[in-house]
Amino acid sequence: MTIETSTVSKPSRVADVDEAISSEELQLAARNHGLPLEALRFDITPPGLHYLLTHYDIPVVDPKAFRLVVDGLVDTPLSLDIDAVFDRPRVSKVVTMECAGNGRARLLPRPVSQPWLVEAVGTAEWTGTPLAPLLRDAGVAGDAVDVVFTGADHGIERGVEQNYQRSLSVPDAMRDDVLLVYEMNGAQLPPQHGYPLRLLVPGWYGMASVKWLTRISAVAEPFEGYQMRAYRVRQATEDPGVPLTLIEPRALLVPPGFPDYMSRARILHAGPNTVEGRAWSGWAPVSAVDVSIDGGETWAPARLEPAPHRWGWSRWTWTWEAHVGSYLLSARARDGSGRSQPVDQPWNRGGYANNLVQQVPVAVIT
Ligand SMILES: Nc1nc2c(c(=O)[nH]1)N[C@H]1C(S)=C(S)[C@@H](COP(=O)(O)O)O[C@H]1N2
Ligand SMILES: [Mo]
Repeated sequence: MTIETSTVSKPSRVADVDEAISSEELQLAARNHGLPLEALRFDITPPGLHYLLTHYDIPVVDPKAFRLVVDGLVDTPLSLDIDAVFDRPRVSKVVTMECAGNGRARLLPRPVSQPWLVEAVGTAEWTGTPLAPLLRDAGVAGDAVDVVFTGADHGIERGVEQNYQRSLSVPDAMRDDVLLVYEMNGAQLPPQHGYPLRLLVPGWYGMASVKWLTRISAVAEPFEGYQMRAYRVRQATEDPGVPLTLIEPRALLVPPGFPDYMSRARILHAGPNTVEGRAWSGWAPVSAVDVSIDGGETWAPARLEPAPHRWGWSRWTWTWEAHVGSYLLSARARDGSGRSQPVDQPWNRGGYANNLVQQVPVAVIT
């Protein structure tokens, strides 16, 4: 249903070159917080420090009334209460999730939406049950092409009233890694992360991992719901664009030293310092991380620790003999598929998949 009202912002907007962050963007940023970068020190992001992205309102789901419906092109439609989900085989996976819009606010001109800098990432240990056996129990019909996942949350986006919905192709939905999860870091899934049940698609940008999941429907036509059309890399609104899927490689630094309160500029005392951070990629395991202290003029290899889990980030370290002066620190990841991070800014209309290298100004003092 399309609604025409003055409070609805219709086409997505690109900010004027000198336009500051608006109060609407601030309102989104205050709800959808990022990972404080110092929390990159944790292997598993502690509760509350993982980034959050919620398009509409966080719904309150009554666990007693909750049902997960599996329907559409299936032999046996299912309706499971939460205990029936808990009774299924239980698995845990450590997964790094990143929002496809991470890096958006660094684009010039800036696409007006949730204004992420670089911090829309987190790594959790998720527990739940594999999706594929559930789809096999329901018996997905041979002519099904997509599986549509519907969340309980409801809103309106550019005039289109909707529940949050995303699809996967049948082969992607049948991958062993794809889970329905009900625990995060060993505790009940928090309301903001999808209580009582969410989809988890390891390696993919976060938009695929539907929170507050209530319905799984197999369909005969490629699903072209709002969120499937929105999450595409395109230069102009009318371009068909390329759908976002796997996470591009990225390395981030734990900002060294200590911050100035207002500017968050970093101050560091001279001497040997261990610079550390994390790196990840959905396409292939990270194969190398390089570090620069001169804004990307020269690079040195960091020591990359093997990732303890395929879908979780890797830690890297680099020893810096820091002398008094001003520096611009960067880290750049490469993965086994040959993908790396650009040093020049690529642009797209929605501000997606911008994995431009991070730059952290550091003043070294005595
Ligand atoms: N139902 C529902 N699922 C959703 C969203 C949403 O708004 N509603 N946001 C998506 C997006 S864009 C991202 S990046 C991830 C964020 O997951 P998190 O908030 O648990 O970090 O959830 C995805 N799943
Ligand atoms: Mo996202």
